[in-house]
This record gives sequence, C-alpha cells and structure tokens, in this order.
Amino acid sequence: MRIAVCPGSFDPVTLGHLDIIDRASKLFDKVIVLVSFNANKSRAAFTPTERMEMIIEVTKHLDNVVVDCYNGLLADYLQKTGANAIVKGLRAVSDFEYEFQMALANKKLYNDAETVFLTTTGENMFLSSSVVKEIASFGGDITGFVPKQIQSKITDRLYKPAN
Ligand code: COD
Repeated sequence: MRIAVCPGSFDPVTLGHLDIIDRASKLFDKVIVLVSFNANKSRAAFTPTERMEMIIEVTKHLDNVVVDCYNGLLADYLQKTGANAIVKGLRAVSDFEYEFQMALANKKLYNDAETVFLTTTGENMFLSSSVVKEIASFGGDITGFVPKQIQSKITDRLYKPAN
C-alpha cells in the first residue's frame, strides 16, 4: 500500500490545501493529512484539534484520506507509520527554496522520506492561510478561499468588529 503524508500547519485549511489533498488521494492508496508544527509560526488562530476537525469536515468525501496530528519531526512520523512519501504543494519560487531545503533535510533524517511536489493551480496560486486570516479579520468575504463548510467558523473566530 502506497501511503502519502500531506503535512502542514493548516491554520486553517484552504482551498489550496484541499486541491493538493484531493490530487494526492488519486495518486496514493492512502493519504494522511498531518497537522504539524512549524517552529516559525508560533501564534495559531486555531488549536490543533480545531484544525483537525475542519480538515475532517472538508475531506469527508475522500474515502482514502485520514487526519492525524503530530508534534515532532516529520521524518520520525514517516518512519513510525511506514508512509512512503511526503506530498507538498508548490506555489511559487518563494515556496521552492524553503520546500527544497525541507525535502533535503527530511531525506537526510530518514532516507526513505521522498518528497513529491504538486504544483498549485492558477486560481490558488496566491492563496495561503495567512491571507485568509487577514481577510476574515477585517470582515472580508472568504468565499472562494476556504471550503464553504468552515467559512463561518473562521469568520466567527477572527472578525471582531469595532464598536
Ligand atoms: N496551493 C498549493 N499548495 C499550498 C497552498 C496553495 N494555495 N497553500 C499551502 N500549500 C502547501 C504548502 O506549500 C505546504 O506544502 C502545505 O500546503 C502546508 O502549508 P501550510 O502553510 O499550512 O503549512 P506549513 O508550510 O507551515 O507547514 C510546515 C510543516 C509544519 C510541514 C513543517 O514545519 C514541518 O514539517 N514541521 C514538523 C517538524 C519538522 O519535521 N520540521 C522539519 C525539519 S527539516
């Protein structure tokens, strides 16, 4: 069985993430969407449990996708679970340098950790969790940025209208 891990902060999951998860589910027998911890992103808007719940909600239709959370090295998680690949989304040149470094470091830590990059679609190229959070915090419309099932959860958390 070919198992892929799609790791990320997913704070919150966006349509860009979902596109990568959806495409990975067609390439692998099983996909584990892994809520992980990015040492450079210390202040999250959603707890790991909330992030997992949102991902479960929006991937319900994908039979071979499961959601997990791991506070440790991705390479260790792969070794522990016997997963075959890490699937990452690539948006632009700026993503490439960071992701390339991560891919090499993960392979150095665990030689079987192969990273597969899927290029984003034109319409999701600009999309990130940070952009979603910024728009939602000003009460902007996040339709077209995140799956509709979780829109109100995000707006309710982030939009604090001034009196
Ligand atoms: N289109 C396509 N792909 C996208 C889009 C989009 N619009 N938005 C995001 N993505 C991709 C990203 O490129 C990334 O591959 C993935 O989706 C997740 O994105 P984020 O922003 O939610 O998550 P990150 O980048 O903060 O995740 C970083 C990790 C948590 C995966 C990383 O820090 C990690 O592996 N942490 C565990 C500890 C570890 O092993 N560190 C590495 C040591 S080398």
